[in-house]
Amino acid sequence: TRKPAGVKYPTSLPSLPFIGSLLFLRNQKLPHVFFKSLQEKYGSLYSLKMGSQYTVIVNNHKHAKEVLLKKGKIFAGRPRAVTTDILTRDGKDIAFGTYSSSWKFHRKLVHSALCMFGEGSLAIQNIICREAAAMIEALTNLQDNWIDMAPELTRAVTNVVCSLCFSFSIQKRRSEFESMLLYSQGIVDNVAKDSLIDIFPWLKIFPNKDLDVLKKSVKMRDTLLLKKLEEHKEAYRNDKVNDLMDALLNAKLNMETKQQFQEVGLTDDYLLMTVGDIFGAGVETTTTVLKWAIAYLLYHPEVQRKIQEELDTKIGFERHPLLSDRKNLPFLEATISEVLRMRPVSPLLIPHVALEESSIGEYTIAKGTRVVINLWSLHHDEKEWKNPDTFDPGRFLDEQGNHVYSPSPSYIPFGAGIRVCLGEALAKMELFLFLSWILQAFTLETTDKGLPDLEGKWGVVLQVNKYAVKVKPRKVS
Ligand code: HEM
Ligand code: PLO
Repeated sequence: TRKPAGVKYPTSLPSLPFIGSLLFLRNQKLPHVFFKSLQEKYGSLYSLKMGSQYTVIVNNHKHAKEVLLKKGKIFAGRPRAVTTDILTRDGKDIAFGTYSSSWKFHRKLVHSALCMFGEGSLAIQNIICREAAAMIEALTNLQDNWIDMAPELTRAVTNVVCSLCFSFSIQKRRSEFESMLLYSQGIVDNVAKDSLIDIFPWLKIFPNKDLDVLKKSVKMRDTLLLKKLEEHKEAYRNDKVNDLMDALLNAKLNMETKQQFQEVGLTDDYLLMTVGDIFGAGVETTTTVLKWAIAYLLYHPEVQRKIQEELDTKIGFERHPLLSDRKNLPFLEATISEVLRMRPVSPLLIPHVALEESSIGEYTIAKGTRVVINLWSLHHDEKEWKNPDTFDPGRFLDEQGNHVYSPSPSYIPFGAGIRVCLGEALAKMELFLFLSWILQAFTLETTDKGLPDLEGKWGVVLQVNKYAVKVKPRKVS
């Protein structure tokens, strides 16, 4: 291809007609690890083709911040893909929907709803603590043997998000919870992981088992969401907003009178997809981080002991931790930060798309280019982190160990800019409260089944493989 003089494109991986760089991408490593290693040969900013799709991979924090912050609006697009289109009814959600007026409107709406229910007010803390208490009780009953903690963690987190989205708790509705677990796994396993079907959309004309699982899972989810929407429509009383679903309905009804709601995307389709995003993100991300955190604590009993010492001196056993204790428990906070550095939930973020021609550093980026930020590279950059592969919460603490800070600009577990995570505050509250409650009540130990696998399983979130834990009560009450 000809290019105008003075225009410089990122180094391109070898590419063959039609299949693009795909052959070079067949690899044993996880994609983010492989993309990090390609830097040695191609530099920190390089391009490749997935099928016919031109993609730029960003591996350092300067370029990443240029994309996310300085030129955030230009790179605020999202690509469309077969699997995410199935999940989100062609991009009618926040996370996978491209930049548009309805995207902006829904993001703002969710943001203010989350602020209203939570930050500052005691409502979210009460909900999380209620679930933490139920989890501690359930774990107490399971104590002697080894267990898989995942179901209890998932149940607690799911209940928090259920309360926020629908003001209901699955505690007493076992079957609904089981079906949620099932469909959510079906979605996580099959959506947006750059499987062949997303690279070669025409493949969808052939029978495809993964796609069938995805469609079935999405259908189950949609049935549940629709049921909640109908219940809320029936129970809705003017301006009485109890949860996210109410907040969306309220916005819709306030507007319907002005005949505007279609313009900003307040049809039932958009409404359901927005709630679906928050519900799905709310469950999968926080649960995954809790599992990673516990996996690392099993490898590092000294870190666990230090957190417990901090808990014992600052809180003791007479009361449970509260959000106001966050500043008093810097070592726990630093541990959470280190877990998010070592195992980011979303190691490649969600792909961004250039909405117009632009540049990254000295390189020209054509309109429509996909830009993948390799958060894994940022969080493991040898120039920014001492021994980046070592788990060391201390790197987030000042010399006295009293304050948590970010020692490098190369740390953005929640992304940055106009596409920054909408749930950061909520996630941090949950991680802090659940972990502090668990470690106050129990010591977590390895079993003869061995230590967890720390590599992880690739998907729309970086998943943890199942592992066994021994949950030992710390104080007989
Ligand atoms: C987007 C991280 C929890 C809702 C993202 C992105 C990251 C991220 C890296 C992508 C940013 C980008 O593409 O540039 C995390 C981490 C979490 C977490 C590490 C937990 C520790 C949550 C929770 C919620 C949530 C609990 C919901 C309440 C969202 C939404 C988006 C998003 C809606 C899409 C934003 C957009 O595209 O405009 N998150 N997240 N996240 N997150 Fe989170
Ligand atoms: C998780 C499975 C749910 O059934 C659907 C869903 C909705 C929103 C997605 C989430 C899944 C995975 C994590 C995502 C989130 C939006 C933002 C978040 C991708 C697929 C992150 C970490 O970027």
